[in-house]
This record gives sequence, structure tokens and C-alpha cells, in this order.
Amino acid sequence: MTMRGTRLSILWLLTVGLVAGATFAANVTYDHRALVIDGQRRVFISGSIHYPRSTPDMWPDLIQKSKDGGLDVIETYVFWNFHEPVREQYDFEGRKDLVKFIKLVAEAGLYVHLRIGPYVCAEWNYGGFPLWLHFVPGIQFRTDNEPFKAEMKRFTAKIVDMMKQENLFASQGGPIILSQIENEYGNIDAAYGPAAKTYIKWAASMATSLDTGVPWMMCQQSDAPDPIINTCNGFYCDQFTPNSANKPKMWTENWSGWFLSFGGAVPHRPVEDLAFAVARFFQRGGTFQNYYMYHGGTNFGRTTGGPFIATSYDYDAPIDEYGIVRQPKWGHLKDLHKAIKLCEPAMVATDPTITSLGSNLEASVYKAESGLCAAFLANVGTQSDATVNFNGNSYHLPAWSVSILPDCKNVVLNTAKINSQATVLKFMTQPSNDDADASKAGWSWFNEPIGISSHNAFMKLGLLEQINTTADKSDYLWYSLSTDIQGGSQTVLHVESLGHALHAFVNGKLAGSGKGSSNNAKVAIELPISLIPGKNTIDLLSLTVGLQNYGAFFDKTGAGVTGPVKLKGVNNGSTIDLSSQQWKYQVGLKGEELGLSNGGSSGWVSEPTLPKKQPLIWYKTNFDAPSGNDPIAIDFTGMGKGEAWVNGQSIGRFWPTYTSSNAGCTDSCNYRGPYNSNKCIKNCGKPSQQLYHVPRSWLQPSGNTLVLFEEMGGDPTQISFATRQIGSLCSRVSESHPQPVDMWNADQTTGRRPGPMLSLECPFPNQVISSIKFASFGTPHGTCGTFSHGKCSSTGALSIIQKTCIGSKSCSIGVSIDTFGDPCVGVTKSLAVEASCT
Ligand SMILES: *[C@@H]1O[C@H](CO)[C@@H](O)[C@H](O)[C@H]1NC(C)=O
Ligand SMILES: *[C@@H]1O[C@H](CO)[C@@H](O)[C@H](O)[C@H]1NC(C)=O
Ligand SMILES: *[C@@H]1O[C@H](CO)[C@@H](O)[C@H](O)[C@H]1NC(C)=O
Ligand SMILES: CC(=O)N[C@H]1CO[C@H](CO)[C@@H](O)[C@@H]1O
Repeated sequence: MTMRGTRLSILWLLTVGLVAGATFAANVTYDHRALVIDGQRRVFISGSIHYPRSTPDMWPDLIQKSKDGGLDVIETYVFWNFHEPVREQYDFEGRKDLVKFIKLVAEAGLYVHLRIGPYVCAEWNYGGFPLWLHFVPGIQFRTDNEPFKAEMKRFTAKIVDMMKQENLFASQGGPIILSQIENEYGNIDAAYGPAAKTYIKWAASMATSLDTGVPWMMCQQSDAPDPIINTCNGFYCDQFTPNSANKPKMWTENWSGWFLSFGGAVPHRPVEDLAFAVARFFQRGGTFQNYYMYHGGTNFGRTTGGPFIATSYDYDAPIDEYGIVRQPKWGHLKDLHKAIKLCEPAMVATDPTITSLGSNLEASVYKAESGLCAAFLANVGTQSDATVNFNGNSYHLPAWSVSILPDCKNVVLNTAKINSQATVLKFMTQPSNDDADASKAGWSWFNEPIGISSHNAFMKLGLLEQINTTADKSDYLWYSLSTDIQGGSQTVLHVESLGHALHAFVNGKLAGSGKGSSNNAKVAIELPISLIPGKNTIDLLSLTVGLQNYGAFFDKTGAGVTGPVKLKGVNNGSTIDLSSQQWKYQVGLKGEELGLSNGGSSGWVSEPTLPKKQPLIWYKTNFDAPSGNDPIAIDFTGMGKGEAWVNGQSIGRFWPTYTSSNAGCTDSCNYRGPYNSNKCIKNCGKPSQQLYHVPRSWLQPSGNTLVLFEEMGGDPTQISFATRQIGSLCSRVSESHPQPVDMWNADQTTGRRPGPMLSLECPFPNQVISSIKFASFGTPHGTCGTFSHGKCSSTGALSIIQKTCIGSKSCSIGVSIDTFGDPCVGVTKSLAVEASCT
């Protein structure tokens, strides 16, 4: 019922929005300072949300949370292979409904940055290129090549026309203020020689000729021809300058975290560093920056690029994979955005004047003729805090931080001082709805045949490259050989593959497996085997785990068993190379041919006993959705590697047995100093990904079908459901923090500055603060979940917080001795609180 209500109101909003939207055609241009909308320079905060990485049901909430977080613009790539899986057969339904996504953004009152590419990288399969493109005669990707340019132009024009038909460009009254052509080509264009230059010139004029009425940009392309704006991608972009004095300084990918790989640890970028990078960019004249990602989401199905990019694309983004705000990241950035927006009038009026205030200390002042003044003070040192004098006042600047002064006098925010609450999220295992035994009895299965089983199999002399052979119709390719070579007692099967993973069967038994890694996809295995007298069969199941998406000529990175394949130590001790023998090939699995993924087919059995720890088994069961509205995950503990489908929709590849290395994690992540994707990683020595998102909208209350294909051997009875919930709500605010940025405008009228406040708010609707697990005013230790009292602690803090907060959805308290008394005179105190909501 609630669902229906939501849909109706969205429909209503859409209709009203379109009518309203159609009347506001905007004139979008740019100058050396900023994008200019209807003659007004603007400071824009943008964030990436890729529509296919969530479900249409989630879109309105993700967009609203982005707006609440202070974004002005939503950025998305357009995923060519998702929309045109077969040449000239387009699909824009469901998760592919780009127009609907853009209209929802417009509805929320936000702008859109449409990055058409159509090469997108994006940790997306094959960088977004459809596989059929690879088979176009004479094609060379991303260079001055006629067949490629013709296809690129056709798809780009198709998307632009679609947008125009729906009046989605700002010039038509729609939300799109900016579009991208190509993507990070400048990083790799040297490899393409002089043709790279002509290609980029062509791409620029092709895009411009499509006449969208809004500017185009290219990221990481220092030679982007006019009028295309060249922009910066990176962890920091404060040092970037565009290639013309007429173009604004724009940052189109600021990596809010990093992506997860199977076999990798979980990336984490501390918000103090992210906020520092953003503030530095605006301090040094930037006016548009985009978080890559603001919501990362999930690589459903076989959409992940790679190889080895995980199914979760959480990205440590401000909104997590499940659509819940990640705190304090989301909240601190929200405060930062408000602080920057307070500076916008001064920032768009003039260029900054940048001066040194000492070693590692820098001030930027935006002082307009009208008298408007905003300043940013930075300490870019990684070790020591500093105190600086600026305009006759003294300011304390922690190491690696920026203070923002919207009036050139009062600090409204320091990037290292977090006012936002933190939340600890947890997964709660859901008891199985049937009795344990009943649910175990509820599994049926199908044994995938080992080796060739399809009449579509074919013979070929020698070993074939996999992507050319499968055209990515499946992850799987069988290489099969029957031989009458006589083995010895010490025969070894030696197989080399370009990747990505491999299972070798000898005479119908799994002899061993091998896998590459995100650093090196190649596989080489040596397996001791025993051959029988007479015929022996060798069946190699080679598989891909997401196709390459980045690098010069990435499309030519092959996969599969290209050899050599050898038998070492045969009867007379010699080695026999089998590479150029007559091999038999089968693209894909029997179960794929039968369409088992949606639960259909008559091949399923449920007796005599459920097979466990055996390779190549399809499993099926029915389940009821976990109750409530919390986001759902499946915990794949007990399983090896494969793919899973819920009601016929692929939730992605699972691979809980691929663990990260033990090294490289630290308990105390120091945000000070330049970030890189290996810094502050978490979860070392554990499965890279154990929990896999199942969108609520794919489930019915009961009678859902779960199908798994397990390659290596697993025990499906160990699988469980979990729901994403809030564990605790915490905050820690010091007397030395600036007061909340929200109160700035009120102060401007009253002239009073009351000092720092601590605020808590239950994140889910209909929740109230139900208990205070910890409260201390003084010198408390620890972080959320591990707070403890320090030497100095006011006695009344707990009861004061309880009185103020319990029973309310949110509460705010002044962090000062006026509220709590002074437990230690002369010491800077802070207030730490841990609460829970129900
Ligand atoms: C759009 O704005 C630019 C710069 O502000 C101006 O030169 C141009 O005439 C405007 N175009 C229209 C159609 O209003
Ligand atoms: C695929 O086949 C083409 C044409 O035979 C060949 O040029 C190319 O190198 C092959 N690709 C790979 C990755 O081996
Ligand atoms: C060993 O046996 C293989 C196949 O049975 C044969 O081709 C090869 O010539 C033999 N090598 C020697 C050194 O006898
Ligand atoms: C140069 C580089 O590493 N670019 C990467 C920036 O981050 C995006 C998103 O993770 C990737 O798509 C690029 O490959």
C-alpha cells in the first residue's frame, strides 16, 4: 500500500514538474571564473550517482539525500553497452530509464551533468563499450578511425536527440547544464600517437555540432579544443589550471573513496581529508566540483568492469551502497557545502588573492569591490597545528585543514573539526522464516555437466582467445580435449591463461583452480594429475570476472587459455605441448542455455541428498522477504564463487572466498597528508565482499526465488539474509569547534555567536532517541562505540543529555561550561555522546 502511494505522488510531481520546467529555458555559458547561468556566475557542488547502480525505486530517495547534503548537480555517465546490447537495438526500460532518472533530478530542483562519453571507464564492463563494437570490421577504438568515429557519433547523437526530445537541456528548460565527451583520454593519448590529436579535435567538433545549447567538457584533456572546457579528475585538484584564460576551473571527479576489488581490502577515505581537498579547490579559485561517487551503489549482473572489480560499488561514498547516509562523511560535507555557499557571492564576484602566511600556511581572499569578502585559511602541513594572524585576528589551524571565513572574520567551519554526528551501521542476521530444517530441505539443485554438453560446441585447432570467442555472452568458456597420452606417476598439467580464473577437470574430477588478481589477471597453474590407461579428458573451464575498462588499447586485453597447455612427466619423462591440438569449445554453461537463473526448467532435483562442497552446482530455493523496510543483503558465508539471481534478476557475482591480504590495514588512520587508495584501508585478511545487496523492489513479501550458480563448492545452507540497520548514533564536539554553520544567518541579524553545539538526529523516519549509552563532558577518549571517560569529566552530563534528548527525534546542546559546569578549569573540553534510536 505504501508503495502505491509513493508511486502516485511521484507521478503527480513529475507531471507538475514538467509543466513548470518547460517555462524556464536557461542560458548556460561560462567565463574564466565559473559556469554562468542566465548571466549569473555560480559555485556548484556536484555528486555522481550512476542510475544503473541502484533501482528506480531508490532514485527519488538518493536524489533527495543528495539535495539535503547540499548538492546542486547530479552527475552520471551514460552506459552505452547497457542501452545498446545489440547494434541498433536500444533499451531504456527499468534501471536503464535514463530519461526518468534525469526527470527525477529535475523534480528535486537539481541540475544534471550528463557524461555521455561514450567511453566511460567507470569500473564498468569494457568501459561502457558494447562488445559488438569489437567486431566491427576495421575498427580501432578511441582514435582517428572512421568505423569507430561513425559508431561513437551515432550513439552520442542518439542520446543528445533523446534528451532534446524530452526538453532536458537547460537551453530547453531542462536540468542538463553540462555534457561530457570522451573521458580521461589525456591520461593515455600518447600511446595513440599523432592520431590522438586529430581524434580529440574531431570529438570536440562532433559534440559541438550536436548543438545542445549547453557547454561541453572533457576531463583530463589538457589540449581540449575551444569551446570545450578541460577539467581535472583526482584526489586533489587545487593545483589545476584550465588550458585557456576564458575557461573556469572545474573538478569533475573527486574520488570520495575508492572502488573495491575481489582480493582487495575495503577502501576508506577519511572525511577530514576529503573536506580538506574540496576546500583547497575552492580556496584556489575552483567553482565546480563533483564527488565521484556521492552514491556508488551496486554492480548488478555482469556489469562490473575489471577484471576483479567487486559487486559492491560502495566507494566509501557519502551515501552508502544501500542508500543510507554514511556519517559523519555525509554530514560534515553538508556543513562544508553550506560554508562554501556562504562564500559564493564573494567568490563569483572576483578572483582570489592568494598569499602565504608562513611555511605551509596560505590565505585566499575573495574581496569584491562591493565590499563583500570571503576568506579561506589553509594549513597544508602534515605534522603541526599552527596559529596564524589574519586581518588583525588570530586563528588556530590544525595540520592539513582549511578554515572558511564567509565574512573574512569569523570561522564558520574548519575541515578537520567535525560537528556532524557519526553513525555506526550494522547488519542484523535475519532468522530464516521457515524452521531451519524446513528451509534446508527447501533446496533443489542441478548438476552442471563437466565439459562439453551443448550441441553448439565446436572444434578448432589450437587455443582460442576467450573474449573473441564468447563475445562476453557468458563468463564461461570450456576448452576440452580428449587424448590417449599415457601418464606416469608424476604427471603434471601445466596451464597458462590470460585470465581471469580457471578450473581444470581431468576425467570429470576437479584437479585444481587458479585465479589472477586485480594487479595481474594472468593465471598459471601446475597440477599433479593421474592419467588412466586409454583415453583421458582434460576440461578447462575458463572464466572472466568483468572485462578491462581502463588504459590505452584496453579493448585488446585478451582473456582465456591461450597457452601453453602442457603435460609434464608423461610415460617416458618428457613434456608434451597440447596447445596446438584439436580442442573442443563451448561458450557458456548448460544451465545458462536452459535459463535456470529465473528458477524455471524441469531439470531441478531435490533428492537424494543436497550436494555440498562440490563444484559446478546450480542451487535453488524459495524465501520470504525479511520483514520491515531496512535494506537487505545476502550473506554468502559458506559459498565459493559464482553468480546469484533473485526472482530472475542477477544481484551480481559472489566470491566470498577471495580474501584480501593481511598487510596494509591500520587501526589508526591518519587523515593528515596526501591520500591514496591504499591508505586507511580496512578489512585486511577477510573476504573482500561477503554481503551482497538485494534491492527491496525486487522482492515480494513471500515466495521469492533465489538461484545460485556455484563454481567451486559451497554449502548453501549456510547462506543467510541480513538487514542494514543503525547501531549507534554518536557525536563528539569540542569547545574549540566553530558553532554550527546553520546558525550563521541568524547570527548575522542578531550579532550573537553562541558557540559550538552538539546535535543528534535519528536517521530513519518514525524513530526517536531511545537511550543514551554514553555521555561525557571533559576529556573523553575513544571513538563511536568505544567512548570512555577521561581524567576530567563533568558529573551531570549523562542526565542532562538524557533529559534533553530521550523521546525526541533530534536534540541540540551547547558544548560549554554554561550547560555542564566546569570539571577542569583551563583545559579545553569536549562533549562525547553515544545514543540509540528505536
Ligand atoms: C547567453 O549569455 C551570454 C553570456 O552571458 C550572452 O552573451 C548571450 O547573448 C546569451 N544568449 C541568449 C540567447 O540570451
Ligand atoms: C581477436 O581476433 C582478432 C581478429 O582475429 C585479433 O586481431 C585480435 O588480436 C584478437 N583479440 C585478442 C584479444 O586476442
Ligand atoms: C615420449 O613420448 C611421447 C609421446 O608418447 C613421444 O612423442 C616422445 O617422442 C617420447 N620421447 C622420448 C624421449 O622418447
Ligand atoms: C587516472 C585514474 O586513475 N582515473 C580513475 C579515476 O577514478 C575513476 C573512478 O574510480 C576511474 O574511472 C578512473 O579510471
